[in-house]
Amino acid sequence: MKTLAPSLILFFTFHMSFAQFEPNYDERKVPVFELPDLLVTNNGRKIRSSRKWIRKRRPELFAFFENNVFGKVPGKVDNLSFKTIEQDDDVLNGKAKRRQIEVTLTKNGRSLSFGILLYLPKNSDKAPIFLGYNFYGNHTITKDPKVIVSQAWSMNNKELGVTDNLPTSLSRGMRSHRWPIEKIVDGGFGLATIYYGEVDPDKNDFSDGIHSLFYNDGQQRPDSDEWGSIAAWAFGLSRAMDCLENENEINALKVIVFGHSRLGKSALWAGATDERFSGVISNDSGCGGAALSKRKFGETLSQINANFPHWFCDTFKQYNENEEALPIDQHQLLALIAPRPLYIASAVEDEWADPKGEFLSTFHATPVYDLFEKKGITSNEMPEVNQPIQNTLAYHIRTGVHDVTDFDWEQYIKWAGKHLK
Ligand code: GTR
Repeated sequence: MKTLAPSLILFFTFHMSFAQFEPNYDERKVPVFELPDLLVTNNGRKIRSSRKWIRKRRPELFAFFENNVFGKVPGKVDNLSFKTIEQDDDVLNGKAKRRQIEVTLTKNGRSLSFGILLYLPKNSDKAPIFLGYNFYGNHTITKDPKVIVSQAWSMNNKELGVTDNLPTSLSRGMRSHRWPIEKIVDGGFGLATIYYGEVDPDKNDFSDGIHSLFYNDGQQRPDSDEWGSIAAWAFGLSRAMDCLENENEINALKVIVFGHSRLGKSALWAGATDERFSGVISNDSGCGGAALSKRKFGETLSQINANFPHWFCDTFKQYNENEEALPIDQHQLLALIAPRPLYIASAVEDEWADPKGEFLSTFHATPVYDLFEKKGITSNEMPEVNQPIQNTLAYHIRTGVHDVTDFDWEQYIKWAGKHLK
């Protein structure tokens, strides 16, 4: 008997899950669930001190996220080098300096480079900075004609003029509304950004990007508990941090990692895996980011794993349509960042990302911040729209859609000024 080719089966499962899925946006239909306890160890011990959290509970939770959600990084790079390829000490009407640095990673004789675009306030010797990926290339965050256009694979986007999966100068400055560089510099911060596609192209193909440097002979994709793309992007942020630590114009003790949406998921995992990040901002990160998976509101695990099979490790897929079986939830990811400042933000019209689920996981991460005597979110009632709570653990929900706005940045700058400067 003839059987269906595996690719055909995959095709059907993929498209059927699309056809049948109707996201739940009704609070009354959120299932009743029990949130996994942050402060009870796998063998039932109650955690009462920050010391026990660090020694016992944090490693358990960390291991779960590493082996069953994002996937682990199979080793270290053999070599890392940094080269400033362009600089100008007089940009943004004399307020700032610009640097473009190329970071090159080498492993097993193979190498990969990515570019960091850096703006630094001129009136500071060692500036604290925000570090975050952009979606379509460094040149999209500003009209500045000196910013180098990446050669790496890109998602197509008609609006930005990207049609051949290649970044184009047509999109110069087209995402500048998400990156108010002048506001950031005026606030006393620098900004470092990287095109995420240079670290790992955002497609379900493991033959390229950072993963491919780490393969053993004949290997074609990571093992089932090894890194998906989110972990790869987080790893890239850490290599950027290696570079920033080497820059004497930056205060490397004050680097806040920032990300929107899928890149917000990456920023959270970068904050959890690398304690050199002194603060973390997740903007509208949603499912697999700040939102609680067990609420199944908006995007669910089966949806995210069907639409983006490369983001998480394969072992995570066992929880598709099976959130009940998950022994963790995303509040525990947030808690891995404690006691460092952490800001979770949502938008009213971004229901796909489950704003309430993002809020609740921030609220439920609070007990770990309490252990460190850092202030978290003390009420389980969501704050009013556009009324941020800015403690060490911070949260806001603003009006509008899935995006990064001036309002968001104004809050981040204010909060970072208070908790990091
Ligand atoms: C969506 C995805 C979300 C979010 C978003 C983005 O399509 O379902 O999880 O990551 O993309 O990154 O813009």
